Amino acid sequence: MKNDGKLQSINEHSKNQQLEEFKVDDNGKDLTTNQGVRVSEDEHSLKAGVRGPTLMEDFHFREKMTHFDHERIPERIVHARGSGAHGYFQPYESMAEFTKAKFLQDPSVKTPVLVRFSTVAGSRGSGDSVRDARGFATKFYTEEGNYDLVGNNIPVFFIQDAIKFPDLVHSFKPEPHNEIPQASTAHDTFWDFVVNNTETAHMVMWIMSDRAIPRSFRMMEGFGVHTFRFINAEGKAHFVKFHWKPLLGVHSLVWDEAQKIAGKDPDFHRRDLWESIEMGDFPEYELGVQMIEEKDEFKFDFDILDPTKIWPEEIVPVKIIGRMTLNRNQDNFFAETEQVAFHPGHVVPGIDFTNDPLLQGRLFSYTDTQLLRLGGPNFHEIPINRPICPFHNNQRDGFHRMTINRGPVSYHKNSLQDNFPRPVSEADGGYVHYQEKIDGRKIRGRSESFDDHYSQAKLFWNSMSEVEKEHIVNAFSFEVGKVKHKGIRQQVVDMFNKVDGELATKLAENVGANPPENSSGKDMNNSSPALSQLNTIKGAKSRKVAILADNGFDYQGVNSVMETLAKTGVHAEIISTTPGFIDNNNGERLEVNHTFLTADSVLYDALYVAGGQDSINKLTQEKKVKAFLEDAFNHYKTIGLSKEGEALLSKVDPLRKDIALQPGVITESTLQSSNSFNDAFIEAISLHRHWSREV
Ligand code: HDE
Repeated sequence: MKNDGKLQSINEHSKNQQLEEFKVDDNGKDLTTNQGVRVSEDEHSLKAGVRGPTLMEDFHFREKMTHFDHERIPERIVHARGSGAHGYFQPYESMAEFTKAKFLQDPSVKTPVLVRFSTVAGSRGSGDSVRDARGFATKFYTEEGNYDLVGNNIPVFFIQDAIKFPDLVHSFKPEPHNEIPQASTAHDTFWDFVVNNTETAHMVMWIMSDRAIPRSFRMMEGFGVHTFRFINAEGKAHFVKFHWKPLLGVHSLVWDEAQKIAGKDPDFHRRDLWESIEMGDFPEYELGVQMIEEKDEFKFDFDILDPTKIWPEEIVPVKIIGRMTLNRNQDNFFAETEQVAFHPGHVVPGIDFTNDPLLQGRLFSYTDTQLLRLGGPNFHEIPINRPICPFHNNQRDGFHRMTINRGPVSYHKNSLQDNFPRPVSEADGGYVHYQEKIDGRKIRGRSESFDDHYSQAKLFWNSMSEVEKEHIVNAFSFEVGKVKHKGIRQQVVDMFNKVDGELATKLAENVGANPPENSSGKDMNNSSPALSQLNTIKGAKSRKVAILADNGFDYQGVNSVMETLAKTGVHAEIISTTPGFIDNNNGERLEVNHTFLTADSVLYDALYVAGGQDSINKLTQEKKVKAFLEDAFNHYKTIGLSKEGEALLSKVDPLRKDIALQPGVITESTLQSSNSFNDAFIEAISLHRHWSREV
């Protein structure tokens, strides 16, 4: 796509069309060197005699090996493990009253986007299901230039000032003497940092909650975290916070499941994202904004510029303004997901910054990191990073420059080129910074209004259901239990006693620390219901069900369950003892998707045990069936059982007689009300998990 200086009309496909120019299909093509010379042989290096030394003049060998030796680029210092997808964003209504950003004006315009989801702590090859915040970075290719919303799935951050970021990251990364542990904060240095930097309290509560072990990228919220500014055409500003709300609701794994998945399928989230898009189950999120007028800046009992604070939705409502749909997988992981360069400083007219000291530091860090990671200042020319609108300036040269700028002029101002490329007035779309009045002394310091580290940590705790609280206690106990230094364990107990006495007492008991003498937790009862995931249940669509069946299965029963699942958009896979097909006794058959060797309960949202006595007899002899049922039960998943299938329940726990009566265990014999089995099964799946089994 040539940049001829004219604005092109943007649509959903614009970025794709631009990328098309760079795509290469090698299928059916001759093998050549990078210089285009056709290669006659690619199996043997050039030697002096078949048993002799390899010759330097083998240019094909040297080029091939050199390129291979240089295939890797430095991984991101944080957020190294990521998964990307393309899509588009469409506003529901014009936001002209608040911002002049063009991509938020016209509901008929679809702006192309690329989203990269990530974990934070682990290396590029680490597992997906670890306990961690998730990055949620969106690049909008707008007609006014690229806008990057580089957010996380947690609305607050650990620290208040960017200068502490290297310390924070050093503390949660593997410890430097032995590079252990990978992708985990369950170690001494992280908790040492926490107790010595108590501004972390609120974020740590989120990290210990189920938010840090999402079921899927498709079931996570996203947050811009910082306070930004919207500016409208009249120059009026509003403080704004950005939210992504997943249409599938917010759902998580349970910790035991997350740990097992890290071994069974380390690509769990990446695969889920990829496969959902391939199957047409496009991940969708609504964009929401919270806005505060400039005049109300000091109206709240927290500082609205403090990135360790939320604006509770019940106080500042989230206005839903548009929808993002991710509908296309990348063609090449490296070219797109690895080379994409996000930067919170990539803004368009109508969106501006605030003095949040964390945001201010990020505005420096992102370009700086790309210079090293992507090898120089021309990373904006890499296809995935190019804006789809024209870009012209007097910047020249540098490593990997691809543009061939013509003419002698590369400076401003000039007469030789009539001052082109020329700055553009605000009225014609030129970016003008918001003229915030600043009056202060140079000082290394922090506003006292950032000093309250515990109120919102307590608000978060108060807003959790009993089950969510239980999970937080367990997560703390696991993480702090792994800390070797007893003094730090005690400090954690003492610090979180300032959040909640019950939490601290249970933690002390679980990690062998002294319980707090009296609770110094904030005496606050207020809560924010929007913070509990249990309030976001949205239906069964796109969940995965494992159907356990074998030869002699009840075809009619399975077929009817599968039809109901398909109608609701739930995916089913047949798991059996041998690959190929399973038959009933009337010549009807179904293809087996996995055997018990390659499938595992933790990779599914629910189970169904097919009927047919022969099938059940075979399943009874398969060792892994017990593990399948046990895990599904212990992870609070829906288990549907045909009449004959009920016999397998005794495998879950032979000592427990009431399993068939437990919530989420759906059998013909225990069906309540007039619900059909299939309806009850779907309804149970839509609840995600049956937590009351835990209580
Ligand atoms: Fe980042 N962060 N960050 N961060 N961040 C990076 O940039 C940094 C912060 C976030 O998918 C790096 O290109 C500083 C908050 C995401 O490519 C680096 C500070 C939030 C991604 C960097 C923060 C984020 C990054 C590493 C404290 C949520 C992945 C590689 C002031 C709002 C983007 C890179 C992708 C990546 C710096 C804090 C989100 C080093 C200095 C808060 C989603 O530049």
